[in-house]
Amino acid sequence: MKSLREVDPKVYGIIKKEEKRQENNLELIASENFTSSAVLEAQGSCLTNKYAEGYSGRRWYDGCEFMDDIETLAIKRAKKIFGGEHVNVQPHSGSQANMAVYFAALDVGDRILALDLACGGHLTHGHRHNFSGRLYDVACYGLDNKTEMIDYDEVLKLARSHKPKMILAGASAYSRKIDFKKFRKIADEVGAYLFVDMAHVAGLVVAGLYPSPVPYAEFVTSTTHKTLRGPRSGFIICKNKFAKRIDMQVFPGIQGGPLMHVVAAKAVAFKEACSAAFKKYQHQVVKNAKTLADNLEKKGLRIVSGGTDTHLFLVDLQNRNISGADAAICLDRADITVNKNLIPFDSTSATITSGIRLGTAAITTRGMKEKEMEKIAEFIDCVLSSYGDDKICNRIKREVLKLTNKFPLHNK
Ligand code: DSN
Repeated sequence: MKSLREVDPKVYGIIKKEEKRQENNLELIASENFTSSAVLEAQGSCLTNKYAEGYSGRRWYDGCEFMDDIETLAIKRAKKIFGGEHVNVQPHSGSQANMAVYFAALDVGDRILALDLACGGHLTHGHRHNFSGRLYDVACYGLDNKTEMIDYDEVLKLARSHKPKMILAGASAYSRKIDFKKFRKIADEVGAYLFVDMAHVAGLVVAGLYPSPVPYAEFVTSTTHKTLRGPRSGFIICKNKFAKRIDMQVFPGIQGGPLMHVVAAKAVAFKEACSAAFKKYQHQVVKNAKTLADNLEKKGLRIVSGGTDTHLFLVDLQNRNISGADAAICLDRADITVNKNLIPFDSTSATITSGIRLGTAAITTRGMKEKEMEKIAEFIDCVLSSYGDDKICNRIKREVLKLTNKFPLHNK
């Protein structure tokens, strides 16, 4: 068989460039990580050739005996690490997992109550341009303006007045622990379903560093590629009484044939997540996030909510007179990759923003620890304080390269 390089040198060349970018840059985007070679191998396997619409033992096409094996294994492993009564591992992404939950539990026009995107929520939790905001009547809760944390009394008040059919918990840019037990109580009081999207924190949940939503929510969804460090994909955990509805919504409701090579890669990631090394890694991720946040604070940068309990946090740049968009661009020039992010009560737009979001899952996979976090805080502070100074930016870029060279990325 001919190699990719021989068949398509253009695509090969682009992939190689991206490989080098990942190798040389400091990856601080909170939703990204580096999978193991085993996950990549499963994802690049011949399983991509097979159609397997349906579920184990109930497929539309023949020749699915090994697809049944792989899907059953993935489900068994997901249940082992997260618990839960029923698991569907077919969603291609977090967005599709969320869509399946909405379709299984709600009718078009039903009301949901979710964290405002501007306060750290997610696009699929009711943004007006997303299917969730277009199909459902969305009410939002925000954050307390002093603590910048969820105010559960306020959520209860809003739940009582809006009477949603579903309450959503989970976020894309919220650095604090969420009290799922309290959310359950609120949902029970108003007779709503509780749906938790744990995409960002799934790896921390496995390690026992973040409360598990599984005992409390009717529906839990997650992606598999953030702290969980698997392939880019999603899955759903639900109570048994919703199993049939969830499965029907994933297939044939939303998707056709599952991506069985990705299901296999999810199975591998779930196995890796069972190891002691994975737990140790998650502990280091959280330690690194705290250390990075503390060191940036020492440099005079304000950390939203005063810190973090997780792998991520937001930096408020208002006292530096630089927008999140400009900060992300100048950091990228120094090979430090972050994303601009709205901070709570931001007065700018989502394309400008007053903050950046930083996460430590990817750099911790490379083996970086507290000492490196101190250095990275220095790099960030230096680039932000000398905004527009190419000389300093290039110096930091060289420093970044020295650091990333010390922690090679061999797809561990
Ligand atoms: N885009 C992801 C994130 O950055 O949080 C969520 O889908």
